[in-house]
Amino acid sequence: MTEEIEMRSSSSAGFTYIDVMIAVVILMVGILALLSGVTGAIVQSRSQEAQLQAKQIAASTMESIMSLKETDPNRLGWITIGNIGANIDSQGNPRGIFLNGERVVREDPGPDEVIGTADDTGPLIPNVTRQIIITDECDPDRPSYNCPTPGPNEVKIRSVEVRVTYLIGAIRRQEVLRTVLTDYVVGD
Ligand SMILES: [Ca+2]
Repeated sequence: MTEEIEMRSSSSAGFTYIDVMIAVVILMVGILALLSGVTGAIVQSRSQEAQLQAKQIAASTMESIMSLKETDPNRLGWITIGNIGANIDSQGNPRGIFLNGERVVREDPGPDEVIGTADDTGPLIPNVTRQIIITDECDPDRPSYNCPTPGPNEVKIRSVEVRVTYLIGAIRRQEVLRTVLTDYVVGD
């Protein structure tokens, strides 16, 4: 009887050092797994936010370029839809207004109310750059001076590409929008 009582008391004598260590390790593994899950979710949500912002910048830039076609031709209009140095008139004067190369992005379109030009103003949007590439396309039926077979017509078709590059940590990602704009009116 005495022996039985002694055995019970020794088996329930409490946790040994090893028991505690094992429990701590199991707890740590659990906490680490939880933390890595939370961190992963935060990174993913930030990455989705940055992607959404890049898409919005690309879309608003493209809209701004497209709406330029409809503006007063005495102020801006179709002839200004080009990169700086492009869209040369008969006297050789370039009329394109969009900045060349990969540029920082500012929040306000500036006095000309057009996004992506030299007068853009306001705070910089961090970790984002934008490139606007506007290319004249040849219309074989109405060739322009810069076509393989040159002709006297004004350029009527331009392809537009807007690339918005953004950073997720150290990783560069890009949102690209492309469209083709034409300046035909009935009768052309
Ligand atoms: Ca502007």
